[in-house]
Amino acid sequence: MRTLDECRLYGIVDLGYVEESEAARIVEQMVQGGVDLIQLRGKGRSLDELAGYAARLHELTARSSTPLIVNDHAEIAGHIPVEGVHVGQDDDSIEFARRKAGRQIMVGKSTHSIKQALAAQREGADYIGFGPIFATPTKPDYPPIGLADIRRLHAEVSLPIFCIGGINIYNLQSVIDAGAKRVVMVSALLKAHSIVDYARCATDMLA
Ligand code: TZP
Ligand code: MG
Repeated sequence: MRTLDECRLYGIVDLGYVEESEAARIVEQMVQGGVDLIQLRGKGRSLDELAGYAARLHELTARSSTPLIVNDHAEIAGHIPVEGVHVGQDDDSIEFARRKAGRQIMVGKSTHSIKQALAAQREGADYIGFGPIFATPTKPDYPPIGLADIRRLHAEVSLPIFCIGGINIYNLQSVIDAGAKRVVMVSALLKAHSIVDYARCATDMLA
């Protein structure tokens, strides 16, 4: 399985954007385009529904050694062989998420400031998300934090850091120039005319 250290581009299959009939094809295109790490995110979906998606999508991600992370619900990792769970500031603690999973999994945490990032590192996160960098309809209630703290964050936090929020192929270079090594793309990638080409372009820029 690919390690976090090797991951640059993180794609999210957000069920707010993805139809059920499209999910498998989208994962295959992400993998083909070189997306390193994939998350399943389904706000408001039932645990059973998400577990079903996770089981089906994991069969695809496992073939290419791409880790599959589920958003919010660590208990899914108790019976589906996903590689990790991602929690937010208002979700389970990292320790509780690990306990719910009941086996060794990666746990990532969303952070919105350097202070939260340092706390996530102390709490034992395997990686952090940092954002929203730019305003985004995918997470409309969070004020964007901008590019200014990215370089200092990388100096102060040793975990893999994935910048997130409103990142697309047109502003990616500005995020890299601000010090980012890793990014998450949700809507830009999911709405791309060709997910494969879009992801390849982003991974080339992050190489
Ligand atoms: N957390 C911070 S911003 C965000 C999440 C889940 C959404 C990012 O989505 P997009 O479409 O890439 O802006
Ligand atoms: Mg959450």
